[in-house]
Amino acid sequence: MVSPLSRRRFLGLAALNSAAALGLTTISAHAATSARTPLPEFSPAVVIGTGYGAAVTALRLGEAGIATTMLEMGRLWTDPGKDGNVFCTMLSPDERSMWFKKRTEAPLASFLWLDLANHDISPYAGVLDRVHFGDMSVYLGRGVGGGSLVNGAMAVTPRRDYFEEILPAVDADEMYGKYFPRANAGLGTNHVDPRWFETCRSYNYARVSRKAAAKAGFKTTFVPSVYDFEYLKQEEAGTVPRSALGSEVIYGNNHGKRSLDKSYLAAALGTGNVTIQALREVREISQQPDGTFTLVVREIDVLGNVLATRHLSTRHLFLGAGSLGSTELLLRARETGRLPALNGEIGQGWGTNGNVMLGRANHLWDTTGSLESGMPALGIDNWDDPINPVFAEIAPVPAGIETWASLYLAITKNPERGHFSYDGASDSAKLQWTSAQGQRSIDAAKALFDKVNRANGTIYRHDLFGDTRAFENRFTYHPLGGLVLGKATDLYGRVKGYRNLYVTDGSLIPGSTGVNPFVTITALAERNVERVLAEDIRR
Ligand code: FAE
Repeated sequence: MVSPLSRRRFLGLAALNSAAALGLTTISAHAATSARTPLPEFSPAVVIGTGYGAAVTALRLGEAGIATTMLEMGRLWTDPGKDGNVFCTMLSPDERSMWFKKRTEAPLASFLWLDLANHDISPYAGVLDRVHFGDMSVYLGRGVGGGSLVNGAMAVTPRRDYFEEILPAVDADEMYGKYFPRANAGLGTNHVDPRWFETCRSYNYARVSRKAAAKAGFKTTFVPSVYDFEYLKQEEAGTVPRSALGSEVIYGNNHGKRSLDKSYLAAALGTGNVTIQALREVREISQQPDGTFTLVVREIDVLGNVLATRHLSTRHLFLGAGSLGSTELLLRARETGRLPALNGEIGQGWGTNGNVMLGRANHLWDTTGSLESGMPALGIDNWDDPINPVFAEIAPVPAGIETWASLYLAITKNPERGHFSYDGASDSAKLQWTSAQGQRSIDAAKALFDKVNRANGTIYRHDLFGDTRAFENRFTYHPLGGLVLGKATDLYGRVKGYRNLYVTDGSLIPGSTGVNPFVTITALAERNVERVLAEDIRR
């Protein structure tokens, strides 16, 4: 028997595909009449963004029969470009790669100090953004599906003891008994076949790193994923088009990945109650005397032209625009006096999840091979270290050639937090974070990898980050916080100072999860929306 969720997902996928075929920016299970359906003047519920928190919220609202509009500033990523692919590859990026940039800004800035990864592109509503703030820049996904379009698909449930440490007021029994399993089921998390892993070519790079870690006494652990490992097997066997094995990751995957448009968002559309409006950026939020919220929404095209500015009102407003997006919207609303009752916690408690990237030079005889899966499947787990806890994902260098490099994205426990301030001149939120605040993360990663190098007689790579530094912590993939649960909001994401205003994304998490964060964001959103539906909406 087909489950209601599978049926909904099927209906939603059909809606997404026909919207793509017709070039629509309004996607719903109902037949569309024109390419750009105007925004309604009122929608009972509005969700800003289409990332993890937003997608969960829209699905559960739609299931409860509530007409919901999702507003997403990026485009829909389901229609193929001239080359027949939806996304471009990392090796030959084009305009689809980045959000209104003239040149790509890849995390590995150089190889042998040469800028080989980056290319000039024309400004376009591409899928990956890198937002710069002084000493820190933040990578983000832009488009229907948010970060799920560009991320490495690692679906990791945090350690329970650390979850209890970061969010002590959240009932961990409930999270681990109900909401983490629900999130993993909704996301389609799967596990690599350990026997295949040991013999395949595409994870030789991970086995080489595991051997080096083991020599230094460190243990590794498999990392679950929302990339379909069965598809990956077929890629290696040469029976399907390559995606993870075709140097596709940060600019999107043409195959294999269960991004949100294939899971939660498809199911949300399939309820028949959810409409996604793409290329719509929310600029302002204000409240009317009757308690409804009015949004100022900018409609753009893929070249960034502003086509219209419209108003949309709603009774229940959910912010799922991500740590940067949601925080900026509320900070702007408070500082411009539109939502003056917002408290002083707006913009506080932001962290990088302790991200540090680094490379080690492998011995000439320790080759990884030229075929590296873009989707990591193994991590070095040294979180039990009392002084320098580190969870280091073994990352690929999907360059298509032997690089003699082992790459890692280390997640460290860094207690430093940044905050956002509102800059009136640019009408935007500016992150206050200094490079000194990132030093703790470098120290922790160095403590671990110095031991790995010592045990193996290897050294760090100094040619990967545009200069000679071995550790790169001037960017993060994991922005967290800004609207922290229990501080800017109550314990279920209800914004303090306003009824019917909610936060549902990574900005709720106080700067750190100890592992890759999207499963935590998804599970927390599942928990919060269940409570909000029961107490605030279905009353
Ligand atoms: P997010 O997914 O960022 O979605 C926010 C959405 O809101 C975006 O689509 C924005 O375009 C949209 N938006 C923002 N402002 C507005 C506005 N004003 N109006 C309308 N729309 C707006 O939010 N995490 C993992 O757990 N595992 C991984 O393997 C992993 N790898 C990563 C690799 C890369 C390259 C990157 C960039 C991130 C990675 N992450 C990974 C992080 C993960 O994708 C991120 O934590 C989540 O996507 C955050 O989810 P949110 O729901 O907070």
